[in-house]
Amino acid sequence: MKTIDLRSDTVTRPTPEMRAAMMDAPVGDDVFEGDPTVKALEAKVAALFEKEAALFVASGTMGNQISLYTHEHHRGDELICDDEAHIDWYEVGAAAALSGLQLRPIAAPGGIPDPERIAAAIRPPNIHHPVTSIIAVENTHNRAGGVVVPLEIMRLIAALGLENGIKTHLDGARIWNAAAATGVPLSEWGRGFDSISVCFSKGLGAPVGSAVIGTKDFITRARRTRKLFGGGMRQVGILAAACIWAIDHQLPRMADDHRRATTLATSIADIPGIALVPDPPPTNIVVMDIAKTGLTPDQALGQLAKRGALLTPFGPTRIRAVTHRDVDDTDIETAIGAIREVFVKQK
Ligand code: TLP
Repeated sequence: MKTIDLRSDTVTRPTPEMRAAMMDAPVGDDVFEGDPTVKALEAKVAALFEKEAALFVASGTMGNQISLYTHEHHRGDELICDDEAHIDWYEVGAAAALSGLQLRPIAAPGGIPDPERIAAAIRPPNIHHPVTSIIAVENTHNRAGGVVVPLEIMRLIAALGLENGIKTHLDGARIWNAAAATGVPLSEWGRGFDSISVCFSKGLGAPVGSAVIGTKDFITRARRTRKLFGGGMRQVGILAAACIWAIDHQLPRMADDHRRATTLATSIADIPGIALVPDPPPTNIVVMDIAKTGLTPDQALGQLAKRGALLTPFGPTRIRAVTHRDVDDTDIETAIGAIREVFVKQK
């Protein structure tokens, strides 16, 4: 039985063409800034986002954390993010552990941050208060179900940062999906933001890699932070080549992932007890609240796995499926069959 792996869009394996590009990549020592393929990737990504410079890093977590550390702040300063943000939930407390930042998580119903709530959370000057130093926004929003934070909201938050002398960071691990879903070019999403982190290892399907994007000065300092965090890599052009290949070949097909997520969602939406969050899924993430099905996430995932479909737990009553390059229409039909068997059988 074939296993349909919908645990994340991180599970893709490099294609033969991608491997060929890796094989042929010219390389050098990137800590000495001597790897031409890494340089080419960094220049390409900076240009896509219309920023001055970019830095290749090992992971999305490292990209976020290098960005936060590099923005000027003192220990105990505050980072405003939303209360479902990856930075809050899935980065092992790194903002506190590595940068001494205290998190100020703000509710963002449906994954859409409210600039007024953020403005109200900015600390006024007072000897007792921490200083608000950074505002982070996640787009698309993972825990909210791949929701696209609208461009107007992004603009308002960037302006808020500027007005208040607070740095703004975009966790754009899946910003590619936001661009594909809306047709708004990549360059618009991070406009006005002081730093952006993007991932090549999610919807784009590269095996490793993320980038931090910003001004030349910021990236010079971020390069030093990367070294501090042990992330200076050497002949890493073989990985950067996969990322370049991924941008060139995977971006144009990202709409297929979104279409498959919609197919999956619409084919299970009628199952009693399953609630899609949101309904329909805006990008490649399908979150199902199964509270009313009588199954716990663990029970459901176990039964789905026996039928060849792998999903992830996503909270006490939720499970998540993510579409990606390595699942096709037939795989989605198989997954739909497995989900229907597990949940419809319960009734
Ligand atoms: N997300 C992973 C898990 O960590 C949950 C996933 O499977 O979705 N920002 C966002 C919005 C992310 O979703 C992720 C990864 C990251 C950052 C971190 O990327 P990595 O895993 O490369 O450190």
